[in-house]
Amino acid sequence: MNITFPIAAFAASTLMLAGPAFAHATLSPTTAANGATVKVAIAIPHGCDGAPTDTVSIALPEGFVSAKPMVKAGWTIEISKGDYQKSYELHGEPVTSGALAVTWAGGSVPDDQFDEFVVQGSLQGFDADASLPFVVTQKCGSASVVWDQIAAPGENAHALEHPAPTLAVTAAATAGEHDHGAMTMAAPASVTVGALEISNGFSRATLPNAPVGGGYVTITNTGAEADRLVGAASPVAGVAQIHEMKMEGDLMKMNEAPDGVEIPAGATVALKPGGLHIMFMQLKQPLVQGTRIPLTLTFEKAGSVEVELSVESPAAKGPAEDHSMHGG
Ligand SMILES: [Cu+2]
Repeated sequence: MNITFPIAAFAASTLMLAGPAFAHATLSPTTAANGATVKVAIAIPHGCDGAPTDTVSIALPEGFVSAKPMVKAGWTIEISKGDYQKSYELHGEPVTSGALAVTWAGGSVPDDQFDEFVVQGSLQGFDADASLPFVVTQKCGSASVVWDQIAAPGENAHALEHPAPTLAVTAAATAGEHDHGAMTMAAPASVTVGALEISNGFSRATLPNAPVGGGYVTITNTGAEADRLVGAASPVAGVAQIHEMKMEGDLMKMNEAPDGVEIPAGATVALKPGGLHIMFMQLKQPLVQGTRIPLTLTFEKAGSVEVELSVESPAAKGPAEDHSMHGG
């Protein structure tokens, strides 16, 4: 099975690394408070390799409620509407659906000029400070630039090639003290089935309304016989597949691994971002950083085993370190 849609998100972070440093797509204002109605202006700083920009799409993050794009002379606007992940209360009325994405098309922004695309919305439901990515896709004829990279905690977004413009949301002041307990959760313990040891289980937080997510584990075969990972399942996804990445010409493509993944005797095989992975499709809920999700892995010889994946930042390369195991 050949997946064409999710590769766009992977490609943006893995393939579009060439080329000179550009000014990035930016957003203003840079901060706003929970509960505020905010007019977000996204600036497109340049075309695509010299070609003028003719289409700009913005995916609106969860919690940016009752959004409306600003009319723009010379451009047509298409609003994609749907259900929010949560229900919000606005002016005493429940709000459960609205604009999820906006596309401006038909205009032209030459490469040596910039323009702004404005959408207004109400910030709702933030009881902790949050960084809201507005993923922007900019098209110039057949070329395109996707601004979808998200900085990991402590990482500088300006160091990324195509960072998503982000709005820092400050939580409403709440009575009592903040609870940071959930932020220091230990990494899942390793699990043994037969001669196999499965460790380092993690996933990455998904953007609101993302249809897919990835799962990663490290499998060590301590036995004298090879085994094979042949199946995966999780209640968070309608379908979970074992995927491999392959170059086809200049394009990195991912496909379902037809024979699963061999775990040779005495070997360690790591499923990791950019390589072999478990693909969660038909996600039933967003994967939220700081939570855990169950994953059942099925091996040809060792049978089935359930492991836990810790959900890390969207850019995580591994599970958070388990600080509870140190010192003492
Ligand atoms: Cu995949």
